[in-house]
Amino acid sequence: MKIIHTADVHLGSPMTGVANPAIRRVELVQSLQNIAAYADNNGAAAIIVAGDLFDDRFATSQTVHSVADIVAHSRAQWFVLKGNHGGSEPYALLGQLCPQIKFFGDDWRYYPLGNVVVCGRELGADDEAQWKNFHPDPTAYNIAVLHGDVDDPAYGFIDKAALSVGVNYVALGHRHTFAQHKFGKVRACYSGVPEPRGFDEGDSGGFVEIDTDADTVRYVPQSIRRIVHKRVDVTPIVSGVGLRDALADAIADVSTANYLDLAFVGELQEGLPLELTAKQVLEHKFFALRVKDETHPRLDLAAIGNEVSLRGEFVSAAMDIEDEELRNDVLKMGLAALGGEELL
Ligand SMILES: [Mn+2]
Repeated sequence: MKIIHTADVHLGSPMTGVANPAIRRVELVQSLQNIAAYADNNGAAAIIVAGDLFDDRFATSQTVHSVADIVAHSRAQWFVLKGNHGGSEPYALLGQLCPQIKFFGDDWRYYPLGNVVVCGRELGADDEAQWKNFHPDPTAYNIAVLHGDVDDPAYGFIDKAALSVGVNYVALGHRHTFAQHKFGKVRACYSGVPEPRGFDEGDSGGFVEIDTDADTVRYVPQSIRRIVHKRVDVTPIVSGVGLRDALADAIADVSTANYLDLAFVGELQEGLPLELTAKQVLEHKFFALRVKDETHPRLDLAAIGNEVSLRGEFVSAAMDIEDEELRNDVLKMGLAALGGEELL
């Protein structure tokens, strides 16, 4: 049996920092629709949403009705865990509109589906006691659905030892990037988000496809937009024109529909208009943009360190900082502030 595992869709998310938040919110709904279509086209029997289908109070009734339409047209059995960003209202409405959806509660629930049992509970209340009550079916292929952090019980305690006995797959939600874990011999996955919303999430969205007969799991990348990372090394660049050309080259193959995460690195020639050029070449072009300046100034630090000046004193002290990143930051900020002031 094939089963799809997704999580952290965050429908209704405010989506600050993108060119068009309203369009992105529609795309989040479409991503769920695309997953449902994939499930039907590939004969998946079930779709598991391991928490955070909705984003707090932001999910509108129209959004919940859209999910209900997707579920109504899907041939798969849907399992929906609320997780920690759900609120209760959107789920209550979804349950009314789609009584066929299987939800979870504070106690363990076990839903048989052929030779598979999908079980789970909302973490948070009475976790320690509840784990003593966890009894997967020894005759079935057990999938446990949970929303929390595998390393941090602050978000609900995930008992890896309890899961390592009798469970075949753990469908996790909460971390927004796809990742595989092993609890003993048991495979556990964070599906990651179906669509990245911010730069701190996976580069592409996707979901997990489980084949319970083969006992295999695979990640299926599938998203409307993705995050593209580019680095521009400014070390060989000595002119504004050179900088603009290098930047234009770096982004030439990036679709403007994507999120661009661009970092300037290397040694920066004094006077090069980094910010201005970035603004001119990049602003308002991409669906979302992050620009990081990780350069350090190109300076003859040994010579400056020997100068009889406040700048010289500062540089020679700063050169003793062992951490390179910190040293570069201190030098960059300090030299900018000092501007070569003479020591009396
Ligand atoms: Mn989440």
